[in-house]
Amino acid sequence: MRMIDHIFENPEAFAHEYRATLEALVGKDFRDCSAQDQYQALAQLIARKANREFATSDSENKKSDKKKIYYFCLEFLLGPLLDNYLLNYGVRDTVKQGLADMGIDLEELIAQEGDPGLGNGGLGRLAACFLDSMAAEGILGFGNGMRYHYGLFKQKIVDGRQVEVTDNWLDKGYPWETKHPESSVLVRFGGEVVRHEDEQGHYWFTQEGGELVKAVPYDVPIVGYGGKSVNRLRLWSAEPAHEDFDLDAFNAGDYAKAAKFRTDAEAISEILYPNDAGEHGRILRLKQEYLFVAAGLASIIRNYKYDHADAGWERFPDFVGIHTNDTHPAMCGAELMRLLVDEEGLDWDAAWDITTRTISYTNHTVLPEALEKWPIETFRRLLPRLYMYVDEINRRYVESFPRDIDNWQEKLRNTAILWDGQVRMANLSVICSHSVNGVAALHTEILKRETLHDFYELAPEKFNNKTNGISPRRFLGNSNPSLSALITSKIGNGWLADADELSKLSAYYDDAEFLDAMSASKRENKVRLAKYVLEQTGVEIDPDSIFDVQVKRFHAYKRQLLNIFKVMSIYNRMLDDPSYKPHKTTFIISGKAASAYTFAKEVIRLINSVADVINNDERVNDYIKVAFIPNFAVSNAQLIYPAADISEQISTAGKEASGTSNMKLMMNGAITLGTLDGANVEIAELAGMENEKIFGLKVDQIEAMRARGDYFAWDVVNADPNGIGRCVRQLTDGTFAGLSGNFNQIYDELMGNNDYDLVIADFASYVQAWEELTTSYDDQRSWQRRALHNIANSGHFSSDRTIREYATDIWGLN
Ligand code: 26V
Repeated sequence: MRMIDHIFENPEAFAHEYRATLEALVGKDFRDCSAQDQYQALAQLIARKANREFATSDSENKKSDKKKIYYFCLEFLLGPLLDNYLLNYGVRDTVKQGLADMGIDLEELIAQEGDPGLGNGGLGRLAACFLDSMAAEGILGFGNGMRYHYGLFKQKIVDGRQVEVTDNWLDKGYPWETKHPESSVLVRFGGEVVRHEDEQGHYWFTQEGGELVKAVPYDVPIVGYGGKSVNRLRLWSAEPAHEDFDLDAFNAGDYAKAAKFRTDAEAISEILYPNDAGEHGRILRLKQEYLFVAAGLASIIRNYKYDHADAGWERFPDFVGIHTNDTHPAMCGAELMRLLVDEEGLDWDAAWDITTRTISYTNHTVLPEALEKWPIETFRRLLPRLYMYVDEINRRYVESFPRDIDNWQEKLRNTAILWDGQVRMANLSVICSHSVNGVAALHTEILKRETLHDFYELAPEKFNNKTNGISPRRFLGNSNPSLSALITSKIGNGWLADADELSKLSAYYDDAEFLDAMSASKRENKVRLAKYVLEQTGVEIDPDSIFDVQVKRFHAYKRQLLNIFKVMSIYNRMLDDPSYKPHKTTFIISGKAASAYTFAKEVIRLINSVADVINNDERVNDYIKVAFIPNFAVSNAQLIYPAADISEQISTAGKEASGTSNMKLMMNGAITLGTLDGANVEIAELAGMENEKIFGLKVDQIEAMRARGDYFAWDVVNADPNGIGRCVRQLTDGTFAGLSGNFNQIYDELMGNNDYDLVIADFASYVQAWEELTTSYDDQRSWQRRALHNIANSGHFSSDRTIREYATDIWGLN
């Protein structure tokens, strides 16, 4: 692979350029600048280099015959970029030396960078890994998203409870972005559709009145590994279309009213919606979805006309691919139709052919409550012209639906876009796309068998699987410097570009020296994390204990409750039987709960309450400790994964579409303690069942059990009064009420809904698996070997592999 000439020739050349940038930016001698100033200048310098390359290379700005892929996603959870870009450019050592010569510590500057929370969790981080991989693979792949003024809330813990604090990520400025007002797009909401007709009887429609908003793009350069290519992420911000101040109101002294036009428009890009609390129905969210779709497509069309003025519209799908990530960009299909028919004058059939050949869709969940729907009335009022297209797409779908198949009425009812007064966004996405994919093998099978079964029967060729992946640069290279160095010392650094090369590590399964060095690296990472935990929580944890880690969003189906029940049961057993000594373990849990999701927030409070009791109980705290790390985000995740011994992936089988923390932890040498769910299935297949610890009910068992209707959680609780029975009682008996009270809501939901998420059903199998797994830690050699099996087989979960599959199977790139 081509390595670019380094952007800085040597430390001296770097230092010269950097000093000039810094002093010009701050207006002070570099010795008088703060670390934050020094970071800002370094980031700006790198961003400018990247922008320059974007402008001059085979990029979006240049006429190019290469197909361009646009990845539409309402979330991009980028994480800090500086360290990642230094690695990708191959200049980390040069920069570190140049800075050191100036008396500046690179690590201190890296620590200055914020962590923009423009995503909820796995879905947004996946989009960010895909940007990284598209650039690394030399694909012209561009992100299209939303520049929220406030990202996802920051989490604080007060008396065990989650408290949400606004994330003012733009506070100090964002050195990576460049505003491009010249590329703004006007977007209209509301008003009414007017019919026009000329003398020949030709008619057309326009949308008039309502509210006009200006979508303004901010571009972030995306630097690919090895400098192969620089792509860009375009994030849209909403501004008022005109500065028409209400002068009467202003003169009357009503400044708030005078400036209302501004706040109304800006509200659209004000804040990211938490994804998992059923926030549907909020009109602002629908405005966000349309704004980034309409602005993104307008800018694509503009670019296409510039690139391919002579090619005609039929060739649009040869040069443009539009990938819709989840259903948030589902309006892409209807909007592209509107642009082609209303604005470009194509006839319906030609436009429809172009649209469906251009658009593809990824589904990320099978939870029925998560499938996005909008009331038709809300949709129509906000987007009257677009709605006519949705209605017509639906009408034609219904009209052409085959009537000669079994149960056609039911199948049509399930797959129609408009039904029961609602616009069903998943159906809209499927109908407008030539490809529909799930994010892990099991998930795709469930889509085909259940969630989208009727669509699958009608067009099986549309469906395919693309198992998720993660960036090995960020989640091994940047996150785990000591393990990276060890790996590189043995097999070279080719794994950064081709993670399959990690399989070369299989030569070291029996190499005592390598395995010991791996353990030493793990310990170093544990010390690093212990220091962070102490700073953040005041809890002292022992780097010589097993680090048992569950880090992800809080949701009932992810079963953090099962994890903490296990901890409670270990605690109970130790108190009952002083001869019982579990393997010394630190239970590390981190993650946010959507602010309206009270059950999940109660589980967070339970975990912190259990932590408070256990960590302060001298009868047990030499053996077990619990650390809840506040404010899980990309930056602290990068400290957590490398320190983990056990990767907790314990969702109810069939519910977790893929998971990606399972892959990040695997790549850092943790052993999975998990159910056969999502990508865990593929992890166990690749690394070998014997190198993970699988437990619990499987999808088919759960389905059969639900069909029989013979599961009764109370029976299990009553049969095990001292195990799970005691944990359930302790929710309300005061044992863990010291911090902020009992946990009646958890009790009621758990027992009142017959253990919907099968926490109680899987409890015994889980605790036994944990016991066996931690006991096996005593044989260090064997543990190290299993850890190495995980690392050596993790290359498959590189997002480079995932992106290559998207490129060939979905986007038609070669
Ligand atoms: C949304 C909602 C909305 C309403 C109530 C419940 C609920 C629960 C979950 C969601 C998330 C939907 C989309 C999503 O974020 N899926 C995640 O995507 C990751 C990347 O593919 C994948 O690894 C996770 O397994 C999947 O949950």
